[in-house]
Amino acid sequence: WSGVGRGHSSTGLKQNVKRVRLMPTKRLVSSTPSIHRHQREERNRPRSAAFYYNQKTIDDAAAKPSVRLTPATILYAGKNSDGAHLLRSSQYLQRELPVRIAHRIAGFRTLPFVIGCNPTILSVHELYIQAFHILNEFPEIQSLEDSRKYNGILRELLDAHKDVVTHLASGFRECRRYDEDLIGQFLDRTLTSRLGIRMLAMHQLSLHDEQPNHVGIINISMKVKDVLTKWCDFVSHLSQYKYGRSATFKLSGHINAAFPYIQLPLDYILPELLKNAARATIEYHGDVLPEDMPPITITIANNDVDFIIRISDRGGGIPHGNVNTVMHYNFSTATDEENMDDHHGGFSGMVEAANSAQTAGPMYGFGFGLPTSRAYAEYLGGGLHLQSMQGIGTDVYLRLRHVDGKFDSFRI
Ligand code: ADP
Ligand code: K
Ligand code: MG
Repeated sequence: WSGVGRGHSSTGLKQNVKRVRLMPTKRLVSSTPSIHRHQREERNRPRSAAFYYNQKTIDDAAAKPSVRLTPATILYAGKNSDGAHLLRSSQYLQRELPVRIAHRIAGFRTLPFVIGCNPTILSVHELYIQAFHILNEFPEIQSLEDSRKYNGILRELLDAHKDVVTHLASGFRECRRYDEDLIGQFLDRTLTSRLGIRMLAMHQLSLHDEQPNHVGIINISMKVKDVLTKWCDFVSHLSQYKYGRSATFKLSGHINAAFPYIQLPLDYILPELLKNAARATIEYHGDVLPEDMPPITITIANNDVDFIIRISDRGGGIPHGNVNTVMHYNFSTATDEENMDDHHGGFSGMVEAANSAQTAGPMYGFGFGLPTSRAYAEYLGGGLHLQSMQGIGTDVYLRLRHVDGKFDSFRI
């Protein structure tokens, strides 16, 4: 089987897959109105594997290169009073999104067949195919009215895809015994591409609906301290809920630093790193009074090229034997029972309520926090590094490049 999966373009596969009927147990399609028709037509139709592997329009789009923009291009793109900038932005997305999604579909197809057939992974694969067709079949955008309709579709798709990371995490958990490197590369690419697509889509939506102090999704003077404070509060509440106690946070360094930046990726990375530090601190100091627990110290450093956030905890450090594996997707020191509690209890609902813009996930358990944060940081032209002082605690360095255009930056 896995031989079949790898050689997806060979005629051997085409003959083989036609005989296999695939039926995801869960369909992840959303029930929002305009994609509802698609869903009604498609629901419960058993899929032949050819549906996933042989689609010419997807192959054609996957053969095209992606056009990536620097944040500075977006920041200085300029505004036209007649809305021409909105039209240009939608037209760029209309060309670009099907290509990016087709590349990801190609990624799903190259997974070993046994992994690709996991029902949860297959459902995400199908969600991408559905998104491809919805975007690719949208009529050419020629007016601001078309652009507004297109935005409606984008909004629905963002919503339909909001739990993709959670689904991938649970799908790959069932495939843990397979090739670590291959899964790691697939997830790095899928998750960073998803981040890029979401940044582009959110940018387009926020151009139409602009907030003060913003150009689309770029906050022209983002205060790092405010973003950190928001997520420290969030993690404190989560810890109270999970442990009945919470660690304290102390900010130092360039606490007044403010500069143009995109908050969206920080809203993923920071809660993950802070949850890890809080969990380690609380579990390591299980028997001391909350006021005697050593605080988690966060230091901000800002300079012309980049900014660095260091999170230092005194949670005992990462044991020598785990230092290399903590960066693997799905590696967690949570027990399976803990996973069950967190993922199926009323808990995730509480998290969603606390943060309706995105789900910041349970306290721990998926083993996705560190590898996803590192992939995002690298995608953003930075990095994530850990220093464990076994017996004392852990220092995590998150380094991110500025987007103001003074120096080279990443491309979205
Ligand atoms: P999860 O939190 O879901 O387990 P992560 O990828 O965030 O997944 O972390 C993986 C593992 O790394 C954790 O289960 C924990 O054992 C270890 N770890 C991460 N951060 C720290 C830290 N600050 N101190 C001690 N151990 C840590
Ligand atoms: K991990
Ligand atoms: Mg974690």
